[in-house]
Amino acid sequence: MRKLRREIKLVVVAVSFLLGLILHVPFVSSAIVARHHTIRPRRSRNSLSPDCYTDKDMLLVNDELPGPTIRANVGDTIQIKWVNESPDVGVSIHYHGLRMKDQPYSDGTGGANSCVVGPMQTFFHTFVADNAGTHYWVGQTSLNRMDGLQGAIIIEDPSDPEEQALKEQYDDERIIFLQDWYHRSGSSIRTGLDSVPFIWLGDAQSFLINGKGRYEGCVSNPNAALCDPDCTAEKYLSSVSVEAGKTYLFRIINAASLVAVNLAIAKHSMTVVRADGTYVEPLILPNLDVNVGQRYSVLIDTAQKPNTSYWISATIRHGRGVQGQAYLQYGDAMPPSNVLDMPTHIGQDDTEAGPSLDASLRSKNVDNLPNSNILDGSTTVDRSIVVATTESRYEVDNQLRWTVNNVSNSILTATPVITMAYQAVNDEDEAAWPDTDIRTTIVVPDMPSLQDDGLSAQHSQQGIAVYKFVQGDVIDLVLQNTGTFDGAAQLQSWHLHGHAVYVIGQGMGYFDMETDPMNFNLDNPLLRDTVSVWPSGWTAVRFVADNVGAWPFQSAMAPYQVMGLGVNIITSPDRLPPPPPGLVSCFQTSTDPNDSQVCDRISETSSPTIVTTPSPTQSPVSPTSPPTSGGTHQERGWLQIVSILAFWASVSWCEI
Ligand SMILES: [Cu+2]
Repeated sequence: MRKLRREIKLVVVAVSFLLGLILHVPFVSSAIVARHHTIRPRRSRNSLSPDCYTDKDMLLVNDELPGPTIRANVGDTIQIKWVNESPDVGVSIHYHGLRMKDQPYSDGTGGANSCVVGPMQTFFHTFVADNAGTHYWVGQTSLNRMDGLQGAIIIEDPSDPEEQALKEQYDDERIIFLQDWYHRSGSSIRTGLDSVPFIWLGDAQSFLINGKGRYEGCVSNPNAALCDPDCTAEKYLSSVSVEAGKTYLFRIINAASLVAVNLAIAKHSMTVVRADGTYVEPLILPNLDVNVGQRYSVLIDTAQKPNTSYWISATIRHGRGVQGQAYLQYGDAMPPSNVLDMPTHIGQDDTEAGPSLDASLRSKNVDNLPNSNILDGSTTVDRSIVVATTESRYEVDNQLRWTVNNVSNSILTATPVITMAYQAVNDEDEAAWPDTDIRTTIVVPDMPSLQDDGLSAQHSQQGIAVYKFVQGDVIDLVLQNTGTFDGAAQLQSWHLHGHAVYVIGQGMGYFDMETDPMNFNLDNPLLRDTVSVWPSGWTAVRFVADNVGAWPFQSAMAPYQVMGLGVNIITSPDRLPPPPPGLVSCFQTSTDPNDSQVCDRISETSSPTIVTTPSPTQSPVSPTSPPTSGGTHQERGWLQIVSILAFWASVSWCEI
């Protein structure tokens, strides 16, 4: 009977859209938790416009763009309740930059180490903030980050003397959140990328700084259809408000989906003090290259004239596209009006500035950094891997993909890779994973079989691409940039979840295994989680596989990511703790056995119609018309049916 009830429960949960009722239950804390957030992504359309253009499907939290900032201290337990209010897309939320050491089920990458939270489902993340720095949360399923599902995470460490010393150098801080912005929705762009023939997304329509920018098509013709006629700088450019005569810490986050930028502030230099959370030897620069997924903290002195404003601008690097604009506002100054006062940038195709910046960034006090013992010249490297990134056409249907050493990564979403790995090594009837029972996994070769043109991956394999490590392995890994089908060399950005890596070498052309390692920097290399691989060049990193689990190591550029450019690093799955109930099968994500308040609330509910009521916390930040709530007539009818189903399903669940 009990088993039957459990099965009923599973079925009920899978089909019930339980969230119809949970949506409006206030989040209740438990004793051990220090910081709580409830985050509700929902669809917004035609109601908000970040760039004057109003025809865009967005997926936002609290109708904010960027979404709310999560702040905590190192050691805090953070509990986040994700309530996916979208009626039509699944989401997973990754905490980009958080190391999640010994927290293998907290990284939030749907399909790899977390589940995708289905439409109208909820999910709880509980984790300890284990490394300080400027990070961000990001929609990690398909391309839903391109619809705006992102926001900053700031983790501070009051017990760190380095941080206290830095704090004494500035008066206040500001966040600079960068996003490229496309008028097509993420799901529409994804369809094009998966299609044969292939449809590329093209250039961004605008570039947003702190959620605002101006689409050129509306600036030049404000009366065009779907443009806000009042497409002015006052309304559509972000002001970063400061007082004269002070020092500010700017936390710069390039959360763009595709483009690297060069960021500059007119008449203000920047002193770089942190990169991806690591303290660096201070570096004074007129402008700063920030690749996709990278973060920098810089000090800015407001030593210019009071009551004046200065352009902040972001130009695209190694690609075409629009310029992002905002302004540094002293006092109540109006936006700058003269475009001739724009700051100077590194040229779009300058090939030397990027590598030169990387070569100048050095970790400060490297001996205090995690695993710095592997920088000893006598360190035994357990695995040396060269990863060549190439385009390919899948043999079966000619689909355009990206590959790593001829393997294109394609993860499934029903059972996360981490759960598959755990189950395989703990199933006594089976040989060790991934040899037998998980046939979709492909162990990626440690070396590419490159031809001179770098295009040996004409016919690639597709599957769950894996590298399997043993906890404690020291890995040297070289990322080799190769040409694409059209012969162009592109800038790449690579990001390893669950770890930071020492950037021990960079160079142009093909990596030479005999000579290049002799020039590795083992003295003070930068420790970071997102590294650039410059056009036609290579980047070498060293790290310890010290974090048991399944961690994506992939392109930080979302379109390439979904086209297969990445692998899953699996470290000692035999040492994994059992997956939490919600990760055994992803259809259980709408339940939380400990959330007794949900059941209390449900039992008090007399009518299951509240699902159509907008949340009282939703307040639009956009300058345009307020969001429409409740959707179309048809949607409302549908939601009512769902809510009735949800009501009875939820009652059933709580009674079990
Ligand atoms: Cu990440």
